[in-house]
Amino acid sequence: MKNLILIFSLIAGLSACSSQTVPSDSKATPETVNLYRNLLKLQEQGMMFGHQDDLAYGIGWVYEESRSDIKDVVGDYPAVYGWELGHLELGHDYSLDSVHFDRIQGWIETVYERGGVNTISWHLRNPLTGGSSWDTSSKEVVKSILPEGEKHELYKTYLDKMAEFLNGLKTDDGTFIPVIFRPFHEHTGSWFWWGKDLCTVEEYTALWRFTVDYFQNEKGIHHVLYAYSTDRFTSTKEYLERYPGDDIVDLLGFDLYDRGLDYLSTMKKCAEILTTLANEKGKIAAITEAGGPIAQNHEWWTGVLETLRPFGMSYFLVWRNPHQPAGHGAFAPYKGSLDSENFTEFYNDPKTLFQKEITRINIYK
Ligand code: BMA
Repeated sequence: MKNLILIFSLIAGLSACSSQTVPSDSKATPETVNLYRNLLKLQEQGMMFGHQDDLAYGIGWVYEESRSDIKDVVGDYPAVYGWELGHLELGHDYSLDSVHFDRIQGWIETVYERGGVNTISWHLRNPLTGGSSWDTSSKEVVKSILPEGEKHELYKTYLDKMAEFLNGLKTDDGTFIPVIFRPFHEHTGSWFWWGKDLCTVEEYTALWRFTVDYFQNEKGIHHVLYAYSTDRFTSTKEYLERYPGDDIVDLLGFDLYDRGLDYLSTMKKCAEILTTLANEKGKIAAITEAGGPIAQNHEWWTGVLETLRPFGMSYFLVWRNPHQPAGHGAFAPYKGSLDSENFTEFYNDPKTLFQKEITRINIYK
């Protein structure tokens, strides 16, 4: 159990939070406004730990009630939970990672009731070719789904399905559950059909603006914070090249996977640029996806912790622990994993925040 004094100081800090800061959506629900304000304040005090699909499956298990690989290791859940909605747009019952959407809705509610944070990613299919998100065979895809484009109506059906899912995120008393939505991510790379070599700056930003406008003004969705998240970058200019605007973005993030020796130095540089920018703009800052060779490097977690310690970062989310043997390796610890001890050190450090701390703080109030 972590230090109670830390928790009290976090609560005191949050109640002193400025009432002036508001999310980009002027019609955001009260719980969404509170989430935004509290995350802004909280990032000055600690960094939440996040894990993709944490409650759905882990190494050696699928759909076990209340189970989490993180809980198996440290006795506590993450504070942030990532969920993937790829294939929702096709009307399927389950995602490209074989997770049922109705279950995801249930977990999002469970997390909300615990006072945790939910974030949604979307590896949506390529609407022009019918291929996957990774189908980069055409440079016309983004253009084709903008207004006037040949696949615009099809894209709207994708958004309709997403809107239905988002509107289904409600508690029993009808309160909408706020989520952080992170569309068209890693666009500074060119491995998705919305990547930088596959569309112009104007097309990319128009896609963002159309999407947010459609959700807010056609579908009346006001319980979403929007996250802009690049891959690695080297300057503010590069980071902002395709930024769709302060008026529709609430969180500035980046994804960074460990691809070798420069990992921590790259993370430091990106974190420096990102947190400076987020501070100037009054936005939330986060590392929205990460992962590394934790099976080989048993000091990976404390390396990340010391690198990020100086920065006001809201959260650090690691990607999934795939249950299918064909997937990539685990990005989070699991029962018996060799990095467990190092992760426990990461967990015990006052800088990191997990579910127990977040529950006491109540970020939705
Ligand atoms: C990728 C991998 C894939 C997965 C996709 C969407 O990074 O984990 O296996 O399908 O994310 O979650």
